[in-house]
Amino acid sequence: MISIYQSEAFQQEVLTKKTQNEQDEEVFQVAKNVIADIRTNGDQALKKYVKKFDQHVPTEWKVTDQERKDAWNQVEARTILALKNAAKNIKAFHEKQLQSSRFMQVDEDIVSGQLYRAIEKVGIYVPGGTACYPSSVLMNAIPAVLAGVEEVIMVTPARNGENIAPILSVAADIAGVTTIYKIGGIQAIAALAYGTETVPTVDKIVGPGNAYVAAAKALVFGDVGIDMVAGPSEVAIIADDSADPIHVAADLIAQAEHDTNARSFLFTPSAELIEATKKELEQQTAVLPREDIARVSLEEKGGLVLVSDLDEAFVLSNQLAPEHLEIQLNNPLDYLGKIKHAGSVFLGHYTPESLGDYYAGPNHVLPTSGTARFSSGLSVDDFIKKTTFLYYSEKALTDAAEDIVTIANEEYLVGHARAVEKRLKKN
Ligand code: HSO
Ligand code: ZN
Repeated sequence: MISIYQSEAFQQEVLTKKTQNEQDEEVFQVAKNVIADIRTNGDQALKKYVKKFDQHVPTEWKVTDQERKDAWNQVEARTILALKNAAKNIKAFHEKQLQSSRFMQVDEDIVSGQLYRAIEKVGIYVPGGTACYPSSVLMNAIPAVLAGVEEVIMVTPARNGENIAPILSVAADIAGVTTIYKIGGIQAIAALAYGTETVPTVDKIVGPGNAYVAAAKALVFGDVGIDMVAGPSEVAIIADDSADPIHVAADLIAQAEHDTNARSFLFTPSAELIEATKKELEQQTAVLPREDIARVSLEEKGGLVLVSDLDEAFVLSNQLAPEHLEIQLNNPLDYLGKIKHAGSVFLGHYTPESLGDYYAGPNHVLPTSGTARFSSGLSVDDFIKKTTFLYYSEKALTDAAEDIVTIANEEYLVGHARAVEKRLKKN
């Protein structure tokens, strides 16, 4: 069953290990070849790889307006309502992230500032296999649309070779996706990055995918932007005796059912909570449809960690820099100051991660594998570029001239110095 650690053992056995997916050379080689072929041969190569990897080539790559309309009749009304409600919350949360261009210095002689401009075209990758998540369509597309991206192009593989999952199409409509193409895998990333006769080029690609998609994204980075190369998902729960072991176990399992590599940890000073959670994990895992996945994840990657006090729990959690952090303590807001590194935080006894995964507003695309030490979850900012601007009057340039010329000469860039000097009044 799940491992139980003392904090030193957890530090040595878990925290010191690198978790980012080993960059598999073979996967990279396959991705490299496919990308190079599509880059030179466009649609013809795209077709070849769709046939090879998905077996069947759809008659049309683009999802037609009629198909998008028909999808609405294939999804339960209750599901549509839930997606719309979630979209409303996600939109409201992300709307507050919008900022306007700003002037940073304004006087008669100097004006400077930043222009905020949306990326023009964004590609959203949506897996089509078992991890076919309408929630990810909302989480990726809504901030892009809010930022003002003109074209939000979604790619997802056709399930039976011909149609994409109707629920993804409906989520795309709700989120404001412009166009959908029925392609997936490395070939979809290559097509979006370099364009083909039918698939347009985009400026940035976001969205989750398997190891091949991740490798393809890493390879096209530089020619286009990407959001991140995501590793396995993780949750850390900090709890004391005020927490209900039933809830703690349920949340650890919710993470574990994602993937055999997902990591779920509990940090607590309560030995009783560890015992009770362990029992609950057994019982709840046994009746889970994805029991096999969750069991492997919990047994091989998870852990229940006994700490000496809550302060130590926060130290370990900050070292882990988990994607999700749950604070199952009374007065949870009091602990915000102790959090240094985490992707997204869920406070209190009634705020399970599922709320954030689907519904409440914050994004579920978050930094994994300790990358919360230096990066943030997806937001409107990921679709905005900031262009600085500057104006100097003749007087302001004259005042600054000597400093600039001095530095330019130090760099042996006389042309730079002259570009200033030529403008100065000779007197
Ligand atoms: N927990 C995942 C997001 C997700 N959960 C989608 C359910 N569906 C991201 O870490
Ligand atoms: Zn989840």
